[in-house]
Amino acid sequence: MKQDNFYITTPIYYPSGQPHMGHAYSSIIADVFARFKRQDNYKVFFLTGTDEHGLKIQKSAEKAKLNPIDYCDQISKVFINLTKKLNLSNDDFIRTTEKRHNKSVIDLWNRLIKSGDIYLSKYKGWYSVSDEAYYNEDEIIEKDGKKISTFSGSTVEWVEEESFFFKLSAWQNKLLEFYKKNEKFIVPYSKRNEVINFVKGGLKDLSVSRTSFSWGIRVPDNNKHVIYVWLDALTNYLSALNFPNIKDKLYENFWPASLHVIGKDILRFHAIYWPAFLLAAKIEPPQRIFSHGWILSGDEKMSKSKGNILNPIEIVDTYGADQLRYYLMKEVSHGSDGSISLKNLENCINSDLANNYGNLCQRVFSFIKNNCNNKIVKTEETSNADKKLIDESNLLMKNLRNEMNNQNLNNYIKSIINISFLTNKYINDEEPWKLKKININKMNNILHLSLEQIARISLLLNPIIPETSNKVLLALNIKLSQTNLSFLDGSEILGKKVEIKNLDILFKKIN
Ligand code: ME8
Repeated sequence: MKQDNFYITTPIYYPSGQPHMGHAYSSIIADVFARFKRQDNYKVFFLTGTDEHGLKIQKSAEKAKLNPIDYCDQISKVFINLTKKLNLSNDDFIRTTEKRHNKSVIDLWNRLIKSGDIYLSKYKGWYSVSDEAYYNEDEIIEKDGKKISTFSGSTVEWVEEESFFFKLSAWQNKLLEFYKKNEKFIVPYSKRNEVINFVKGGLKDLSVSRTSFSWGIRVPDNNKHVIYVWLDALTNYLSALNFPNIKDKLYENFWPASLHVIGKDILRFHAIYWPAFLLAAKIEPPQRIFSHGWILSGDEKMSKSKGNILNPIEIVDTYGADQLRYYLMKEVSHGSDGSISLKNLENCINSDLANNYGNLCQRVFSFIKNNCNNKIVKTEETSNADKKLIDESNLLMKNLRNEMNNQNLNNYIKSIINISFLTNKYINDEEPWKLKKININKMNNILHLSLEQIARISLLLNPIIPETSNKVLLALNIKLSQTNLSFLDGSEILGKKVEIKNLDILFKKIN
């Protein structure tokens, strides 16, 4: 991995049904980090895709009366469409049914055989098809005559079959050492503690193959078995870089991954199994796992059976991609669960996007168009009010890179929207419209400083609302590809003389 490179991934989605808001949420978080890093001069590789093997998908295909690959071909397209609808900037979309992935999984399997970490035995225990997860006896309860997992609430079934096992128990202490040495491997901290406590409680060997169904990658030299879907799926992060060809430029430049963005329900797989597989295979583990909370609807986790799912594609079609992106990033507190509703979405669009940032841009651009022929030149004089706004804005900006690098997206957004609020207030207090006939220089200075703040805010909001922010940057004649984030130290973005283009309404208010 080169120093200024950044490899970021989303979980690859089960194409077992239509995409939902949880999928959108995970993807947008990763996209925001990817875009920010690109703006900050990193070379970024951003990966997403679909997780197409295993019993869950085989059953979904049977239900749809299709053979699994035809089913996957169909549904993976729906997910590719989601990436477009959400305006994701992914550099690749991997499907685990692709040849490049198969090759990579087989290689990883062979490495684990060679290191002596895999042995053949028999699995007897609980399995959840919907989570594709094995559960211990103490993680199961009975509810309404059904056995369910206390962790996820999903139904489990009893499985008894020949299976290959990965010697996870042998990695318990090495994992604990690894977490200790890499303090920020799991963020947020509460999740790190959860994982460490689970590992300290003792790890059992993990069943890594199944024999009772066929939809998966076959174990080399033992056709009866297919490789456990999580060992298969996690490897996507390597196969997209053309592993096992470790001389490949992508692999050389981007492994180990900088950041896996995941939901808390799949933390165990990423924070325990994945580094254990990699350490055993003598491959460097990723640098960080960021675990986000769940999206709730009302107070409940969204689920189809409860009928409380908001469809991200419908929301984008009705309200717009930037609107959904902003709402999810601002309102859902990262790391914890968050409730979403249409009412909150509309309030958020009105208060932050239409009334605050949108209004700021509109009033400044239309004033300059109507009174200054779209041209502004500033003088060297600065009033106390100018200085106050500059100081406050600089202060709010000071910690932003840090917030982003620590995945504190909520703080990041709050600070930027606060700059917008303060700039609106500054314009209200300074009343440039009263100065046209009395003090044109002062009026120009006020407008110039307002435009400077708009440039700042738009560049900083670009990772979150790229479409709208690009419109504003275009009207300011700023090329995103030619700017970076060096202005975070307080330096000016605009020259002394600024010429702008007309700007249309950015966000319609929802009544
Ligand atoms: O887990 N709120 O796929 P997936 C927030 N294929 N996030 C949610 C959510 C909700 N209500 N529901 C799901 C898988 N997610 C595996 C990943 S990676 C090698 C394999 C998140 O389609 C979930 O936490 O079930 C995960 O991060 C992502 O959506 C994909 O879930």
